[in-house]
Amino acid sequence: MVAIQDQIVLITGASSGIGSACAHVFAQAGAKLILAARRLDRLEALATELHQEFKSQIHLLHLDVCSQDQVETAIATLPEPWVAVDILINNAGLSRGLDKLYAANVQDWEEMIDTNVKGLLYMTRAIVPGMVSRERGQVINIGSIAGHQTYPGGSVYCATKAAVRALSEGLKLDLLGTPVRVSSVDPGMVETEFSQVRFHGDTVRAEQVYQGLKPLTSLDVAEIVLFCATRPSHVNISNVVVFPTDQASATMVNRHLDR
Ligand code: NDP
Ligand code: 8X3
Repeated sequence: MVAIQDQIVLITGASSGIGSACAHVFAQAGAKLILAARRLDRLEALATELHQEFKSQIHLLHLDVCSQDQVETAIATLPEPWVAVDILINNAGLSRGLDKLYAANVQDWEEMIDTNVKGLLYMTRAIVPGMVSRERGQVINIGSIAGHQTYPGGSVYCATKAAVRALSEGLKLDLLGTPVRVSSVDPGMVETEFSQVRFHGDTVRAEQVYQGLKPLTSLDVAEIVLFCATRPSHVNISNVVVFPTDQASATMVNRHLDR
């Protein structure tokens, strides 16, 4: 295991769920963190907590990854001690709706494509050139089982995650000959704010997604991300697909109705 101590790790979507859990595990391992999201109050609370618990050094970016201007400016104006990002965790993402393709809300599509695909591209384009010139770095994309299997009502979300899969693969090809690594971690069901966001704040419907089964936790996923980041430099974990034991595919889950 390679020490992560004092490496600079930039996590998008750190204000909730998997991104927040990544912030915890990397802080515990001694990394310096750049935490990005739109909800700055959440990031500030997390930074206070991590500083108290682990004495972490943290820089916050109040950032909408959908805005190329915001991304470019944020990265171009990083204070000097934070410029040399070692690890980029492209985690910011969301689903909106679970409607049939021919009936879905076009605005939901725009939001998913802008965030999950274009946001990830903007971040990658802004950060990776520095990694190449410093001859050091790793990009870890949070994909999904949805990038491997399409499920009813999920076609556009699944298409964005299939795009993430293709982009991870393509970036790996384009970085061949450099020491910069590309990994993707593709989970099945993880209980976060994901379903609340998908159902536009309908908490009851969101809870039903996980009813009667034991989903992954954010921490389960974050520990895998940390594992990918702590392999020796000649080892690149290209792709991890991880399910809860109660899930066998994007559509097959085992629900215990008495739970
Ligand atoms: P959460 O809703 O809990 O967290 C999503 C995070 O993304 C939030 O921190 C949110 O921050 C951030 N985010 C969303 N849009 C933007 C934006 N435009 N700019 C910056 N940050 C943004 O969900 P998860 O933790 O579950 O999701 C994290 C990733 O994991 C996503 O890419 C998701 O697709 C993926 N995933 C989730 C699974 C699940 O079952 N939960 C399974 C497989 C993959 P803020 O709103 O403050 O900007
Ligand atoms: C989130 C998991 O199965 O809802 O990517 O698509 S799923």
